[in-house]
Amino acid sequence: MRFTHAIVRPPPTTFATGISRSGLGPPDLGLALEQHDAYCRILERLGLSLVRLASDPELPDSTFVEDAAIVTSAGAILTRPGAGSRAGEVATLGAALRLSFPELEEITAPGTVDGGDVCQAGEHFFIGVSERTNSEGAAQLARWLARLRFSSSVVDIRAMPRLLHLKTGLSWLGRRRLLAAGEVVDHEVLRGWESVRVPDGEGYAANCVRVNDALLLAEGFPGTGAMLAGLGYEVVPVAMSEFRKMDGGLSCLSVRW
Ligand code: CIR
Repeated sequence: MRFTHAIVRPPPTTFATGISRSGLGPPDLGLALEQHDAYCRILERLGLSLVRLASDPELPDSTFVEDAAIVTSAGAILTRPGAGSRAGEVATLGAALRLSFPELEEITAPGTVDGGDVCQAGEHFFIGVSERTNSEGAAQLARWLARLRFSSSVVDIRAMPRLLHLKTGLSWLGRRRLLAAGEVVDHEVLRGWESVRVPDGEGYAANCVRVNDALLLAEGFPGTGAMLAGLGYEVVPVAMSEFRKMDGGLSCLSVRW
């Protein structure tokens, strides 16, 4: 599927007060804004029209727009993020998405879902159950996906402490191929898929994004970059250092459709 649209939201002045367990120190806001701008320009160069939401200092993690909605070619659903401090992100995203998806649905209590736990691989979705996404949320999402004729399977990542979200360690590369970090690569749910393992020490690069003919990959992971280029992908490096400090990956900076 080719993407034509994306929603993005720059990091707010309070960005450094968001949730982080990375231990990498506070982000530099000026550099984060530059990196965000560069990310947006890459999406535009790849042909996407961007909806740019205004930054909101009340919501320090709101630049990670992907967690508040799941968008597919057939419909969209707002999530109920697992971190209470992120609940306020949903309304703004909803207002923007309703313009394109009037039938917008919503995950409801007691379900929780973070979009970072939802990995679309063509007609199939892998749904992570994590500290943020609970079984009830995963079940609600699976039922909604089934109505749209997508299949899904659940991956419990609660015993994989290095993964905040499923997509921290899993990305779709197109067709039947996935990029996976060591923790997930041998998981039984990936049977029947071709899993490409991220080289040791480059786990952060497992969160990449296929955007039309390009593959956006975090800058600074030469082993992964060379491996994916060798497989024929047009790898586009993206500077992510400041978002990584706040536990954010490449995919979470946009909602794409
Ligand atoms: C959080 O902990 O919620 C944010 N600081 C980072 C969220 C990153 N989201 C993602 O990778 N999908």
